[in-house]
Amino acid sequence: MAERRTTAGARRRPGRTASDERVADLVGSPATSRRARAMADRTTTPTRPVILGILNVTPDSFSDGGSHDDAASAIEFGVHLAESGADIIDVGGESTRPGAGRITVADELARITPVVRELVDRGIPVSIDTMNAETAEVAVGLGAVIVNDVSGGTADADMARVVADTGVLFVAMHSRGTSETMASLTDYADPVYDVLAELEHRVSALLARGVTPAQIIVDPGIGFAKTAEQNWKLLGSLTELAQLGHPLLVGASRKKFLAELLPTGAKPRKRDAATSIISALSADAGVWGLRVHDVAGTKAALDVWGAMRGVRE
Ligand code: PMM
Repeated sequence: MAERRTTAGARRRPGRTASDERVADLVGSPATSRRARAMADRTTTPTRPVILGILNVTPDSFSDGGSHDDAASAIEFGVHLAESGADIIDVGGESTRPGAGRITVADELARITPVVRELVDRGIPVSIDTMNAETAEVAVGLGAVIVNDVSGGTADADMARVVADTGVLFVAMHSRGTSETMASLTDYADPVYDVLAELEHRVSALLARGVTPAQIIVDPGIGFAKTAEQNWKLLGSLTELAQLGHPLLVGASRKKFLAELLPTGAKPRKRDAATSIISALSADAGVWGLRVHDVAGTKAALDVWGAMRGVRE
């Protein structure tokens, strides 16, 4: 049998799928830094971004709140996302939509624990979307491979310790203030420069607490303390954001600023085509990952992008 190679040119282990390889790449630090280097060097052939399927186990998230707020339906939906092509399922128990209040860690744990446990048991890679160190630690103990923190580690002083101690991958997302205050914190001299500088500051703080560079993925935080215009500017500047030298995650899926472009102020589920276009263009800019609701649509968009760019998986 011909030797199989990943898009990055590495030898693939027998019996492993492309998706297995992408997740293994995630966890293996040399490969993670290779991806980061590939993004910084735009002459390198891009690889297909990882798809993070969104699974909000919440009654009130802006686009899918209440759809899967009991464990059984959340697990079923997580499995469906994985079967639709998600490489990782991003499980969140606390809504971060603008204006949302905080919930207790106990409530968050009650929502996410059975879901994370069952998805991991079924061999599905899981990311935990949380601002709480305790929730992150429990989820990683259950087998989550990524901690995705919309506060970038600022909401809980213990988060950096958990990330450093466990060695888990960490998404440091850019935001300002809290869900309740961020809408009024959109004053930027230059959104791209300022987000870059603030993310760099965040990364330095994490490194100072013992987190290693290879653990860190950065995210510009589309819709978090940004106007629609600033979101577009950031999405149009992904190659600049990759200059930080860390893999880049983009989460634009179904967000409100998309509705402003669409004819009838489209409801969240009607924003999927716009999201898929962003996914394909983000792939072209070399991003590492896309956090989306409509996994099948994003997979189709990436398949088209891959066919046009000669990236087969
Ligand atoms: N957006 C939301 C929640 N978590 N995590 C990352 N890393 N990036 C994002 O843009 C992001 C996130 C809010 O969207 P949702 O309510 O649809 O989950």
